[in-house]
Amino acid sequence: MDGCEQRKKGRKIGRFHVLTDTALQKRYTHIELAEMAISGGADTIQFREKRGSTRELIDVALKLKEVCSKAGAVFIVNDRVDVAIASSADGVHLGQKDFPISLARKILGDDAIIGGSATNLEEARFCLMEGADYIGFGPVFPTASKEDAAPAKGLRLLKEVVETIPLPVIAIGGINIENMDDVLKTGVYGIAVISAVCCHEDPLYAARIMKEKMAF
Ligand code: TZP
Ligand code: MG
Repeated sequence: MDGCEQRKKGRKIGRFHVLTDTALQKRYTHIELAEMAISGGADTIQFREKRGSTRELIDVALKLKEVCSKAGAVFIVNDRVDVAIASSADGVHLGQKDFPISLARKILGDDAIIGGSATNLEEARFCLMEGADYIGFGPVFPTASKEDAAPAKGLRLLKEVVETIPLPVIAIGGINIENMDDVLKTGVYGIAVISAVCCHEDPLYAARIMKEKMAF
């Protein structure tokens, strides 16, 4: 996949995804994090919340959608196809054991952006076959942000996935201001982060620095 911008019917697939998180840090809400991340330059907000009732999730998702829409950012919901539908999200991000991508496609339609998680080439191929629009590949580096994270996969495998799978690859896992240049050198389409932005003492600043380093 070359570096050309990928689009879903006018809606671009973002290159700088920030996953909002209120478990690793308690200072900011999902909404505040999204606002700061977008102000700093994030073009995609992924709402990733493993706790709370469905009603609570929908309530937050509706607000996040509004924040993203106003700013022209893409809004993706992690795991929950129902919450994505209820909040008119731009798409969903699904893991290998989550709601199947092919079924999500049937329900959400062709315009929805559907991302699939992969930790190896085989999983990435599966996401492609199932109809994903992009691959979230990782963890590239060790991370404490995901409870059941696979062992770090490293830059070599990331590059192999980038060169093998004809979909935009978004690298995730342990990516920060210091190591992101190495990640970008693999030819990834973009990056996704939690702690580098959400747990930074100044999330807006962190997002801005990361955005500047991306230069696309
Ligand atoms: N999927 C693979 S690694 C990861 C997820 C959700 C966690 C990423 O968090 P961080 O803090 O950017 O390492
Ligand atoms: Mg999941």
